[in-house]
Parts: sequence; C-alpha cells; structure tokens
Amino acid sequence: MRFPRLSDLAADCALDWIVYGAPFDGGTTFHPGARFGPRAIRDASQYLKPASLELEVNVAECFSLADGGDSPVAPYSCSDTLDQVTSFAQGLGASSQAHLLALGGDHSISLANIRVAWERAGRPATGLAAVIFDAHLDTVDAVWGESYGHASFLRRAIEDGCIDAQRTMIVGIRGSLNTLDDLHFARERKITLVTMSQFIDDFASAERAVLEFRGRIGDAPVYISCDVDAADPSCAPGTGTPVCGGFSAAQLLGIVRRFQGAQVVGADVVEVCPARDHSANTSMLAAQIAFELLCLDAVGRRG
Ligand SMILES: [Mn+2]
Repeated sequence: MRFPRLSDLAADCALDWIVYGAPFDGGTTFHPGARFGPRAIRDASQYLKPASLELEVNVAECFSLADGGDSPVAPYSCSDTLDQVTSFAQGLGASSQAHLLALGGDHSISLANIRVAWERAGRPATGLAAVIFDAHLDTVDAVWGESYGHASFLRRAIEDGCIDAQRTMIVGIRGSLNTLDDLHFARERKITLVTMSQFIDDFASAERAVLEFRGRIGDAPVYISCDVDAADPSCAPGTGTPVCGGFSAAQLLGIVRRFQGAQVVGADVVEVCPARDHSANTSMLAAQIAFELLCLDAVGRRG
C-alpha cells in the first residue's frame, strides 16, 4: 500500500498502526504454502488507495502507519515460532504502543499477535472481545499431539485469558468438523456463532445477529482476525483448507465494515496460500480486508 518501511523511519517516530508479516505455515493441517502469504498480500496491496468510499475515511489522514517487515520464524516448530513472533511483535512500535496488524502465515500465528494486543490494551483481566471471520471454529484442542496448530489458536487464546469467549463471535463457519467436541467447546464457553447457513437462510437476520454482537461489545477493546477461507473458494481459492459454500468477496467486506468505529486494538489476515491462488484473487481480497480493518479504527479516530 506504499506506506513507509519502519526501518526507514526515525526510531522515536510515533506510530498508530504497524503491519508486519509472519511467514509461517508449520501449523497447517492440509495444503502448506501460507508462509509466502505476506509478500503476496504486500504485492496485491500496491493498488490499494488510502481513502474508503464506503466509510468516507482516509486512513493516511487519520493515523501514521508503517510496514514492520517480517518476523523471524522457526519452520519446524509452532511453539518456537509463536515465541519468536511474540517477541518480534512486542518490539514493534513499543515506544508508541502501536496497534499491530499481522499478515499470515497460517492461523496459528494469530495467537502471538493476540498476546501482544492484549498486553498493549493493558492486560484486561476479562480478556479482549474478538471477532473471527473463518470457515472453521479453530477451537480444536490438539492434533497429532500438537497444541499450537492453525485449528487451535482460538482455544489457546481463550485458555490464556487473552480473549473473552463470552464476547467472541465467529462468523462464516460451515462444515465439516473432525469431531463435535470443537463445537461443544465453543458452546460451553458461550462463543457467539453465526454460521454460513444462517446467512443463506436469511441474510438480513444473520446480519442483525452480527450487529447485535457489535452493540453488545460497545467500546470495549476488540481483536479482529480474518481467515481468508471465510470467503468461498470461488473468490478465495488460494488458501490451505478451503471449504465450499462461503461468503462472496463483497459480502465478506460488507460484514467487516459493520465494525466501523469499534475500538480495534489488533488484527490479522491469515491463510493466504499463493501457490494455490489463481490470478492473485485471494491475496487481492486479503489486502483489501487488511485495508478495511484499518478503516474501522480510522472511523473511530476521525471524530
Ligand atoms: Mn482459521
């Protein structure tokens, strides 16, 4: 998006948002390749301009933003990678406590960005509110003995106390599941689920459920995570675990915009797998979503 590189700025430069990449896909259960997502999203972002027609806001006028580069990763280890991304993110814009927008990488890296967002929000005892756009629940306890994969990030973030399950909404989920345990965990913890079938049955009523949740979290600090597989494979084929029957690009962007003015304290866009992407559709959508996420906060700062 042609914003400056953090390394080109003075060390004491005050920043509101820093975008960075987490080029890791060791938490992937199916098609690997999301480690190349950050550079594809950056490429696609070249055509993005700073003003939003829909939200009537210009992000370049509302805050200062830089690209913090890519975090180091440990390709053979999810838990080591999480430690490395956490400490890299903690160092980004530490003096101005900038909000962080992470580009994945697979969904496992969100846990690191959520930890830092929670720290920068003052470690609220209740945890952060959260909005997750995803085809999957990501509440799997462990697979192949690994607790930190891309299907487990939300469960770990809730257990760590960084995310408040009762103020968490997952939008766009659809079958299939490994076991019903993932669904039971989500229900027991009182996560708000707005499934894809609800949108298909009655789009307006599902959107009202989203707005009701938006009203309920009010001005609370919120983390927004967007897995590109929330979109249908017809518009976002370049992803590791595609699920048919998802949102069109326009629908997904429209629902993201429903959170305009929310107190977004951290965000991510994950699971772009460029090797499976045709005509760069998926990275283009991911870059647009990243822009929309910044616009949500810009609306709140516009006054
Ligand atoms: Mn996911």
